[in-house]
Amino acid sequence: MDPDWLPFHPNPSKPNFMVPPGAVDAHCHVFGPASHFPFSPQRKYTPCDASKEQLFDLRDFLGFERSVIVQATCHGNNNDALEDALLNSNDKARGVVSLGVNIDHDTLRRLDQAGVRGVRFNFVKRLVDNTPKDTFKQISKMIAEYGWHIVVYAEAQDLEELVPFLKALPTTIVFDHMARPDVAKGTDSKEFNLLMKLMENEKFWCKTTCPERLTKIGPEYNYSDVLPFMQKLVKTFPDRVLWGTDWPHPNMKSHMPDDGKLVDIIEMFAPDTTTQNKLLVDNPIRLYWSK
Ligand code: 0GY
Repeated sequence: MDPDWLPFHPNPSKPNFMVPPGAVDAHCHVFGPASHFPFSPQRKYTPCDASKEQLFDLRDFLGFERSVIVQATCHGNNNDALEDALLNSNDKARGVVSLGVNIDHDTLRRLDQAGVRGVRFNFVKRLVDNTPKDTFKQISKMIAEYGWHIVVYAEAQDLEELVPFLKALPTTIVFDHMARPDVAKGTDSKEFNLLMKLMENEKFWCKTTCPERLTKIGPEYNYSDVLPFMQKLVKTFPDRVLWGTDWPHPNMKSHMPDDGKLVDIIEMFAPDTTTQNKLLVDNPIRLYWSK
């Protein structure tokens, strides 16, 4: 692994907040193990191994029933580790893959059978080389036939340029990590207002995830500088928000979060049980387990 790589928390605390029965961790990853599933030669980072068994153990420990595993960029467009995790999940995991221009329907059918329900389009420049929009458009047409959706990972400052492209895509679109707002600018910033405006269109969903990634003040104050962003989205669009751990927390440099503490934060931005049920159960089940 990279010399400055921070491995996931070895001993997370048991959350005080009990998630509702049927709760879904809707954003997490598996890495390798590299001996079975080598990382991509084009990868931008080399992580520690983070296996499906470790992910499923954490899921159980935190009180979740199901997981949505998102293809990590260190595996490029080779989704074998993800597919293996889905096939060994006892129907308790769904997947979001990365695909290249050469994708074919035999592979899509197989991935669909394994539990894949979405494809990730990544625009974060430190993580991936540029993919032409025409390639994404072509992939989006193909995956639409399976009722899949598109997960978009982009940073707030790049959102405006992407809007016409995103609006023209044929499926539901889910933003990773609230499209990474600069939290120092506050919830009234131009960029966050743009996300809020987009979310008025029912085609768009959003993951209220990664306070540990977005915070400027760190974990000591329960990531209180990020909570207003999560609160605003969950309150305004309770039927189209998702939550996930982001385990094993790729590329964290400032600190490694305690996953139990991340779960405890849910109550701070989604204080009532109706909203908690939507965020953790109804919404992810609708998006990932409805067929
Ligand atoms: C995340 C965030 C990151 C990395 C990846 O696929 C990835 O490599 O998603 C990041 O570095 O911001 O979603 O886990």
